[in-house]
Parts: sequence; C-alpha cells; structure tokens
Amino acid sequence: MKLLISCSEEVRAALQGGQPVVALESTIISHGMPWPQNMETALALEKIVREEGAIPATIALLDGRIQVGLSAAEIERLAAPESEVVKCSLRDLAVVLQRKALGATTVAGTLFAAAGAGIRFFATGGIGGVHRGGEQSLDISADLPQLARSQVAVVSAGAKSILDLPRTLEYLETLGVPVIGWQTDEFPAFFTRSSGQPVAHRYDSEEHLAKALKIQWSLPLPQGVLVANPIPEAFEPEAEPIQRATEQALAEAKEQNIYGKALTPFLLSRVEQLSGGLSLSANVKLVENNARLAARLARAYAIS
Ligand code: PSU
Ligand code: MN
Repeated sequence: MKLLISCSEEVRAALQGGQPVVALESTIISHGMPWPQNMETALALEKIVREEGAIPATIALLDGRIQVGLSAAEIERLAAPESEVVKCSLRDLAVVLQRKALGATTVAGTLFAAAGAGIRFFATGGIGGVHRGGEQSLDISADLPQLARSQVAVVSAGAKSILDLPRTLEYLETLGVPVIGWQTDEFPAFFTRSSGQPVAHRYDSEEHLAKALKIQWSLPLPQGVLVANPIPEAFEPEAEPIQRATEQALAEAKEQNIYGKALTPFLLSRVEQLSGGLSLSANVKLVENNARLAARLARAYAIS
C-alpha cells in the first residue's frame, strides 16, 4: 500500500537536509477558533516559525492522505466556515482517509503524523487532558497516550482549566512523559500563567533543553516531551471573567448532555462567547508564543 503520509516538497527537503521543522495542528483551525481569526492565526503561526529560521508543517487529512505541510489555500479550506471538517483523533484517521473527507488533526492525530514524518517539534495552544469528572466518565483525551508513544516535543501553554489539571499531570507521570516548565516552576493553566501545580523539571535555556531531548530519544525512550510555556505576562487576561465563563460552560455541557468528541469544541467556543472574546485574543497570543519557542528549540536541537 502506498504510504499515506505525504510531505510537501518544502518539508521533505527540510527534513532530508536536517533543517529545523515545526509541526502545527489543524483542529485548532477547524474547531478551536472562529472565522476569520482561525485563518489569520494559522498563517501567523507559519510566519513566526519561518522568522525563527524553521519550516512550518501544518498537518491535516486531505483527499485520502495525511498531508504534512499545507498551502495557504489548503489552510483556508480547513478554516472556512462553510467547510465540513471532521475532527480527527487517532480512532478517526483510517475512516476519514478511506472516505477522502477533509479532516483536521487533534494533538493526538498531529503527533502520530509528525512522528511518522520524522518531525521532532510541534506547537499548539493547549493539549487535551483528563476532563473534570474524568474519574467517572473516563473522558481522557487520546492526546495523552499518544504523547507517550511519539518522540516529539510538544510546546503548549499547559492545559485549559476546562480540564482537571492535577489528574492530567498524574496521568502524564504514569505514562512516563516528561513535563518541562519553560522558565517556570509551575504548570501553566493556558490563559493564566499559574495553576498552583508544580512541574517536576524546569529549563531556562533552549540549548540545555535541546540536549535533554537528544538524551531522551537516544536512550531511546518512546515518549514525547511536554514543554509547558506560560502565556507572556503582557497578554495574560484577567482570571475572574474567564473562570466564570468556564464554570458556566461546564454547567451547560452537563445540562445539555454534551460528551465525547463534541465536548472540547463546545467548551472552547462557549468560554470564548461568554468571556466576550477576552479568551480569544489571549489564545492567539499564547499559541504564537508557543510557535516561536518550538522553532527556537528546533533550531537549537538541529545544531546540538
Ligand atoms: N485545547 C485548546 N484548544 C484546542 C484543543 C484543545 O485549548 O483547540 C483541541 C486540540 O486539537 C486537542 C483537542 O488535541 O482539542 C482535544 O480534544 P479531546 O479533548 O476531544 O481529545
Ligand atoms: Mn474526550
């Protein structure tokens, strides 16, 4: 069977030449942000990665293949409000490929494709995790186990407080995934820099973190690494309105019996509406910040 992971010419050449490449997910485009900010952000992330001297590789399912590295027109297909895009975690990949449908990859789906293509760095906003009440519902994102089997460093602003952060960290520990605080001792809570949860390890220098990643994968350990990068202080929104919006969104999801793959997109869009867009501008800034760090780490790794 033909290999279903297909790299753009630019990404293929960069990987072959040992140049730094940064993977970017597409569910944040299709299900994580509204139009037109989703399109603008997706393009801004690619630009930031390039400015930092790396090659961006946004990943999605197109016409029966997993495409690594998209054109602006392909990104627009994922972003356009009239497009029908399937949110693709691992369990959805084969079916969406068989149907040749348009699919956006979650962190789990993107990790699988990035590792398959040989990409070591991946920037996103926030990863999925253990949902609140997850000890009962067993709603634990496939992002966590896939992080345990993909040798990729994921730069994220921690995880949103729509999730149960202490249990998410416990689960990552069980899976053997290192969680590294980037210039912080605390796991960030996406919109806010602090969650009250400590991280086990901290790095302040790209060069030293890149060396630790080299060691991780030369041991070799099968796990990826979660780099927790707090939102810059200048963009940190006021915590209270977002907290209130989060509580209300969670209550509405319960009332309306929303669960499964619909839950995260529902919570993301309700928090955004209920906070009057406050969360969206912060979301854009933190994901840009993550793309910058991922590109810098990819560069440090390439020369280490
Ligand atoms: N968290 C965010 N923004 C997002 C997501 C999570 O702050 O866009 C998306 C990511 O694509 C992540 C997915 O992989 O939601 C997790 O979905 P689930 O909880 O259904 O696994
Ligand atoms: Mn889930």
